Amino acid sequence: MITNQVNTSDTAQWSGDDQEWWDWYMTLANNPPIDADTAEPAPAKPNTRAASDREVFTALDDPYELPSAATAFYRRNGYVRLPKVIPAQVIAALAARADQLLFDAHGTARPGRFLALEQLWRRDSLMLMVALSRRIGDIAAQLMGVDAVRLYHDNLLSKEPHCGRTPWHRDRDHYPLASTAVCTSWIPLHDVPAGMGPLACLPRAAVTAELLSIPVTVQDRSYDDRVAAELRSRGVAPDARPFEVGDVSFHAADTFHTAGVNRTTAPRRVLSSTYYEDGTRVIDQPTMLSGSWPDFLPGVEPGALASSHLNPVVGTAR
Ligand SMILES: O=C(O)CCC(=O)C(=O)O
Repeated sequence: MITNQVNTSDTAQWSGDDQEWWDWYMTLANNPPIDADTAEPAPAKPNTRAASDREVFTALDDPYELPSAATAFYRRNGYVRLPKVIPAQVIAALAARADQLLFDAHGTARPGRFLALEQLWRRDSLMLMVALSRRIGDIAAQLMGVDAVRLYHDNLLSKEPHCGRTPWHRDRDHYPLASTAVCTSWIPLHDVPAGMGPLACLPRAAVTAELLSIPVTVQDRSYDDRVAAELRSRGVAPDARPFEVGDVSFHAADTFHTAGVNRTTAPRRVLSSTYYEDGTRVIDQPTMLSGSWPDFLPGVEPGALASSHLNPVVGTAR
């Protein structure tokens, strides 16, 4: 049987849309009191020209020289941050487009929320260049050591000012994919200082049997609470260093991660895509945590090969 790790009797399917899923999902995090009156400063706006569409395409198609030390780091720790993957001018073009897409979808009044727009690659040419980027897809294939990767979905994530923590989780409990070769890119659209909630991954060496035995629940905050308590009891903290423009992080689906509160006055914006090894199957029993997965694998039944017209091969270990 192909399964995932959600230890819950609640195997109901998610019936809302993707934004509703995120609104619900963020309630699974335990949060410190968030004082909207004491915001930290947002990072300075970069004084950079935005790249043209052609320049964006060229930069995202050009292979990246992946150092072997970075691959070794990823395999040892379950994540890696790579510097200077995307030029600042390309990020400036993507940030401007992301701003427009979020405005069109949500307007401006959204403090405290976590906004997500998925499958933008299907309707926006710049977002398509990111999700199907050979540069990013090749890095994913090389880090995982697989011949080829397919796209699961893309994401534009906007953690709005005063939005709380992202709950502790492992993506393998979300994605209905029966493979360990699944990873997600995390591309900040600006500098992300500590107070803005950078992605925070837990190195594999800090993962104990106790941590792995905590049951994943969809009913309340107990999973987030228990993971945090278990790490606190050992004095262990995730890698929550700030990000700079151009940095791209990749994390494996079995990596524990979270992200802090956005205590600044600006939204924390990220583009993210998930890739999996070509040849992967869907698990037999997707759950609520898998969200609206049939939207990303249309026509694919549980247990079947995860390959639809929305899952092109985007990278190889060339
Ligand atoms: O951006 C965040 O706060 C969380 C993102 C995340 O969990 C992921 O990309 O897997």
